[in-house]
Amino acid sequence: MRKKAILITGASGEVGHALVKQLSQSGNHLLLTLDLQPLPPEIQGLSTHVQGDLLDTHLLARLVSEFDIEVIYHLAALLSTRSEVTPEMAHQINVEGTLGLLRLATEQSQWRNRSIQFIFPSSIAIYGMPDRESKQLYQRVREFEWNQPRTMYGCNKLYCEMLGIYYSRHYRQLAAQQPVTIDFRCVRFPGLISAFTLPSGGTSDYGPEMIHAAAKGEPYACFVRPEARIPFMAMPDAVHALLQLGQAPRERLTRLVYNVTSFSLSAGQIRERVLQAFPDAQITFAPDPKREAIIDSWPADLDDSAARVDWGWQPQYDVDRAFQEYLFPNIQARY
Ligand code: AKB
Repeated sequence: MRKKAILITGASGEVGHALVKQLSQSGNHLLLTLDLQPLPPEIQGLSTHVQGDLLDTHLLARLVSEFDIEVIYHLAALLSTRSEVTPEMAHQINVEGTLGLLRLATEQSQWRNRSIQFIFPSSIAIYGMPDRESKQLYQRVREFEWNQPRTMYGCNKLYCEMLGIYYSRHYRQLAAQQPVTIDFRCVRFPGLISAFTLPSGGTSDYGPEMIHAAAKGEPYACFVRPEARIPFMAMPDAVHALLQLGQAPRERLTRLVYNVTSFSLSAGQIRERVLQAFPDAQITFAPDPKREAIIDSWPADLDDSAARVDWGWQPQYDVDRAFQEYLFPNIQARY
């Protein structure tokens, strides 16, 4: 019998990189990766890689017929800063790409006559605080609050959360046809920081960029002011959240979309921590009004108590452990 497959889209990106490494250790499934780019050298050979476009419907049809896909991690997306530069292209990749994949999951589910799990990482970008005062006042935002994104990326993510819910709960049910069984589950991530990769095209990028630049001995001009604050999480916790949510018994889930987070730091506080490990680091602040406005529209922190109660979410890396045990040693060893 054919091995069941896990499909990871956007596998060459930061989360994909960490997720492929982690999932390749278990060997229960065939790992199938899809990305426009080749995989980075460190994860080449860990999966069956298809280099191609998520928007290519023929390619998706081929994947459905060739592989017995049981789980989809849909990571491919154009991030927030890049999406502001090319908003319509962002809409295509982020929304139409997700729709095509939900269609693929539906076809797989009907063809194989069983449920397909669809894990979707959403983002803090789906929130939109109206001004700096509100951001000060409402510190830890719950899932249903301030769902008024300011960026194309935030709009795309919020809509795709709804599409996922629609496909898993309502698709074709009004017409009394065979209900599809897509088991859609979603986490909203804060800014992510990896010790091994650098992000590109995001707005929370100043956090990881500051740390990696210091380790390389390069000067860094941070594009938000020192007081600008959002929550962050170490990359191993992001992978842990995706896997733990996927394994949670469905009956324990009181919602399909969950906040997850670890620590909240201002840009100035990140600089202070970086200086502890790299006292000679040259970190200055040169705010870019457009990118800073995006950060100002995101909440200072996320309330992830629903994830903690429903599926036992707990970050393994608090702020001290993230910097002292994960980021600094691994980044120092890298450069
Ligand atoms: C971005 O900055 O666009 C992403 C995100 C917070 O989703 N890192």
